[in-house]
Amino acid sequence: MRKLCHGLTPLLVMAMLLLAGCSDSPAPVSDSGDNEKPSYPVTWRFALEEIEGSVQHRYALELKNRIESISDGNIVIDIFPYGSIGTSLQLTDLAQEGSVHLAFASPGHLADVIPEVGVFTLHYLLSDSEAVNRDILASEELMQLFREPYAEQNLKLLGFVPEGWMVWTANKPLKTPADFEGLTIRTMASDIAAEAYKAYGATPSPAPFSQVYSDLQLRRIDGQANPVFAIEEMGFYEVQNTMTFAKPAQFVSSVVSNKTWFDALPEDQKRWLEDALDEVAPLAYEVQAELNASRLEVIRENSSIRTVELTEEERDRFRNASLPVRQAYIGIAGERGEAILEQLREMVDEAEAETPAPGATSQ
Ligand code: 6CS
Repeated sequence: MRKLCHGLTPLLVMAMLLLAGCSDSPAPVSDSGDNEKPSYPVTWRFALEEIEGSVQHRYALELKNRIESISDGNIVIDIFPYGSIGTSLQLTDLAQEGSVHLAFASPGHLADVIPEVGVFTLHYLLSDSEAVNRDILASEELMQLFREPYAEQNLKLLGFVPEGWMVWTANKPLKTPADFEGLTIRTMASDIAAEAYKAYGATPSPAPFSQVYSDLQLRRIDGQANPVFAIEEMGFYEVQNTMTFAKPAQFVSSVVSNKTWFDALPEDQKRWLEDALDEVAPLAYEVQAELNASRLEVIRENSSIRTVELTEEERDRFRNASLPVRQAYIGIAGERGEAILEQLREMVDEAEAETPAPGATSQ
């Protein structure tokens, strides 16, 4: 597994960003202010919560290529993979204060700052159908629900990116909620991410992504949850003996920018960014499907890890045990969170009613 740095102070991060060759001002608002004529090329910094080769990295490379082409080379994107700057929460901090222009911000961590977004950590809320989830995540209706909560944190929500089903790893199969009892499970940083596993009787241990491998290796924790591609590239399968496929939730991330910076962008730069985001959005679905499938093969080739797929009956037990967590979410995210949860449920129900079940033939 690659060495990752975390726990860096914002000042050190700023110095690193400047040393990394970002010769433009670290305060993004002044990069291309309202009345100034920008001096091209302009460099935008894009910070990732994942390492090179990941879903986020592939997405960032696509965005970079597209915007560089759409803008005729006027915009250049500098990508900072995980480990080069800081933890997820530190990246959010840097995006909020403007040291990075673009960043990935995953709800499991981000809910610490924007509680409403914790809705994506709830188990068995989105559909079992990836097509339904795909339509919902790409919809303007969903974006509309979250614009304000992000904006209040000086973040501009640019899109949601699905990264695949969460898969549980541990040193035993996790086939019933009772199997979680007594286990210490690593969760992402927010309180709501921890609640999901408390509901199964586990002890949550919130930690940054970079700490998970060593915590598993040193047996400070017993298990964790992540999509297959991440389990492979972070090496978690090397220190766990079972992967349980329960499809509790999709790992959903969001792409954000500093809002003050975005609002001050010249119109043509805004359009280039929006066009590039539109072009990249459908690719993210293909990339995550391809990476999650191919990395499972890599894991199987390189280990004797056991894979366990839960039956619908077994999944139902987890679904039932997870339902009280929705109340905990409302307690944390308040009235606006409750409205978001309700609307998301309606969106899933409506979309499922319109989508034929797999194998169904149209009459
Ligand atoms: O578990 C985590 O913390 C991380 N997992 C993924 C797949 N992406 C970023 C996130 O920080």
